[in-house]
Amino acid sequence: MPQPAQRSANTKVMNRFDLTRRLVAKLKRDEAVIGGIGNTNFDLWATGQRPQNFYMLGSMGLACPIALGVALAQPERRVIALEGDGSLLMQLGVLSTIAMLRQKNLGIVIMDNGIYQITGGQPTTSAQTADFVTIAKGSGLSQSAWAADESDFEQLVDRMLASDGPSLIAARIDDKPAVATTERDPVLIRDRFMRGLGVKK
Ligand SMILES: Cc1ncc(C[n+]2csc(CCOP(=O)(O)OP(=O)(O)O)c2C)c(N)n1
Repeated sequence: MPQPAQRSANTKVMNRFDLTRRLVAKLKRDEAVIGGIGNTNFDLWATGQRPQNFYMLGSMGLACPIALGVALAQPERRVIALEGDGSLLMQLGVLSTIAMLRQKNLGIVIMDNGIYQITGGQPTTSAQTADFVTIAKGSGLSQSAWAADESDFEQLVDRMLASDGPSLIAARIDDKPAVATTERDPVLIRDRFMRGLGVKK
């Protein structure tokens, strides 16, 4: 029988929209936030649209790689990737790439509900065996931590925004659906983001 992941011992099950709202409330300037496929994207949208938010559609697993690209292109800008557990599990190699590059301006937030929620709630391995903080640390991301509860999450976000990264926060979340859905117009989303980053007039 697989053993439950270590992290389940002391971490509270929180809510994605609530945590996203707490994170967005802490953004001070022009930080870019990249929402992952589906729910991380939808709840980011629901917290209030910003031109520096990228509401990615369809590209499962690519929130962190896209965030890395933005962070490399604009090293003065702080960039945060919001990603789901199933998506990160598909693209684990990106963690060691980010660690190897020592990407100072990049932070990652993993919303771990232990399921592929948007496609019907099939279990992911993080429900049983995979521990994202252990995986991240093993990939070289030493500044990685589980958020024990909401106030711990806020402190970890403060640290992510104030100090050099790369860093990773993992949060256990419930299976509540996202509170809104993104408009599905990729050209509009891309153009608005490019303007938000100052690379398109
Ligand atoms: C390459 C690829 N495989 C499968 C899908 C279908 N798909 C879209 S979202 C999703 C689940 C995402 O799970 P997770 O990242 O854990 O987010 P959650 O839905 O739990 O919020 C799947 C399987 C896809 N879009 N692309």
